[in-house]
Amino acid sequence: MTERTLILVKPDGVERGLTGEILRRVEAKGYRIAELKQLNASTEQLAAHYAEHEGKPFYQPLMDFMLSGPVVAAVIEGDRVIEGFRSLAGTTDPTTAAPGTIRGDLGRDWGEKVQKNLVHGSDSVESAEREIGIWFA
Ligand code: DAT
Ligand code: MG
Repeated sequence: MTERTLILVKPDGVERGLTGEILRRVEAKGYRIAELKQLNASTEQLAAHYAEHEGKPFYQPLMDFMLSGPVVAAVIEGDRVIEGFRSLAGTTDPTTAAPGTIRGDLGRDWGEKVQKNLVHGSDSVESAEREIGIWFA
């Protein structure tokens, strides 16, 4: 089934010059880049994007990290792309993400103050539509 999902290259990925490598993996998998832009996220955008995590211990460090530099936002399309991109990305913690995944191959630090796991990908059809509305209003 053809789907759309929202992906972000987080500030660590942009700063390390990994945007091209991450998008290369997306395109090599056969997904189509429908929208693409680099921007400095606003607090309002991030609060909407991460509303489900408000109140958790990692929320404020995550917000501060996401505000620390530019992000690249993209809408990608493809057959079962929502689950497929999360599979390409690997598990949330890059220190244990499987080799062959973006986070497993390229991700580094993890902890209470930094969550440098390079990418975000929507986790359901509903989240994808909601998040696309936040980043591509
Ligand atoms: P994912 O990005 O794999 O969908 P998530 O939605 O549960 O993971 O969390 C969003 C981001 O928040 C995640 O990319 C990094 C940070 N995060 C999640 N769980 C964390 C934890 N236990 N400690 C520190 N940061 C965490
Ligand atoms: Mg998530």
